[in-house]
Amino acid sequence: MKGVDSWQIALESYELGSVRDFRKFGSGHIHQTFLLQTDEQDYILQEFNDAVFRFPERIANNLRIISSHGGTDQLPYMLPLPIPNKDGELFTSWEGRLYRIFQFVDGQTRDALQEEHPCKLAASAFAQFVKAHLEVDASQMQETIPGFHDLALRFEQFEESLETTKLKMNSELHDLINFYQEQRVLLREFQAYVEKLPIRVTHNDTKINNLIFNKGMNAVNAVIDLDTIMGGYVFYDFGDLVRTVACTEDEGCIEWDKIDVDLPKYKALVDGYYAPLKEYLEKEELASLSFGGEMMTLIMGLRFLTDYLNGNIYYQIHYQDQNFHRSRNQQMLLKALIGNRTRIKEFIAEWIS
Ligand code: GN1
Ligand code: MG
Repeated sequence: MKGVDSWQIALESYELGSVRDFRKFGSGHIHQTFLLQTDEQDYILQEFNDAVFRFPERIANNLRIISSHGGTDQLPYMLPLPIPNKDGELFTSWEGRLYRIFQFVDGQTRDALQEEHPCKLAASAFAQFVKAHLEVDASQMQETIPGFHDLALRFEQFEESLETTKLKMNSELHDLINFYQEQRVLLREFQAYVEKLPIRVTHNDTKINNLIFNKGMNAVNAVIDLDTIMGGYVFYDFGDLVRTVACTEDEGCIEWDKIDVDLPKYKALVDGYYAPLKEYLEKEELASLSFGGEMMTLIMGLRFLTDYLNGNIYYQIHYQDQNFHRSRNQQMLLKALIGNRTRIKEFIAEWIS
């Protein structure tokens, strides 16, 4: 973003009225997001990261498919799409960069949840998203980021970063690398699920701050960050909820001893996710949910570490070792999830009659 004056694009390309305030907003790691307040309304202005999303036309294709199908209209919350500019385009190009504007949705976003009820609501919201699009032919959806949740590919990228890194090895880094190497055992289970589960229309970035709650935290107002909507497995969506909800601390915590799985919140997620979908999913998909928690924690831990080794070129960071710390955080959570497998599988077994 070329300084704060870039809100001017909003004035030149959209009919918005006069701007009252403009400031950085949210805690996403990919796009640059701003709150833009005009005399009449509030908007979100986003500088689109086209290094990460190299195929914006695929995003448009996927959103068009789900909008024209109609299932989206039945959702009890909003899916805010970009507002067309004066030329009717969803993206506005300005000084070589792409921007877009959304309606601001009132409410609150959280990086972590404390109570069980909102956990259930969040899981139910993402499950309803899958349910609303069960009839869409998921094979028509295009990959907006190729191989986004392909665990084998993420291990390959990790290996490459180990070969090319300019970082000096130290014992802490060495131990973390070894830990992730040892998790290759999960690859076999991943491949087995990929061979047998149906592809659904999934959100694929269900971290908890991609959902807007109402002020009372007793309803979901909107699901946001829609660029990764594409074909996927339900365990991806459930898994990223586990990663960001069913833990005692959020992704940014560096007090390693405090990071653990929160079992009551995990159970709330299972119940909230499975209730709307139980008549529609295959038994194997239900069984895959607990694997999703481990797999999505693993894949994010790997991706953070890979980015650290590559010199922090993908995720936004606020200090040098942040990606190393994020990866270490995911390591602690993954250990806790694996250690609690038996208990977690019992939550799922309750749904098998
Ligand atoms: C990114 O943009 P944001 O913060 O919602 C990332 C997700 C990761 C997440 C980790 C396109 O999501 O895959 O789970 O960071 N999105 C992309 O916090 O890479
Ligand atoms: Mg986000």
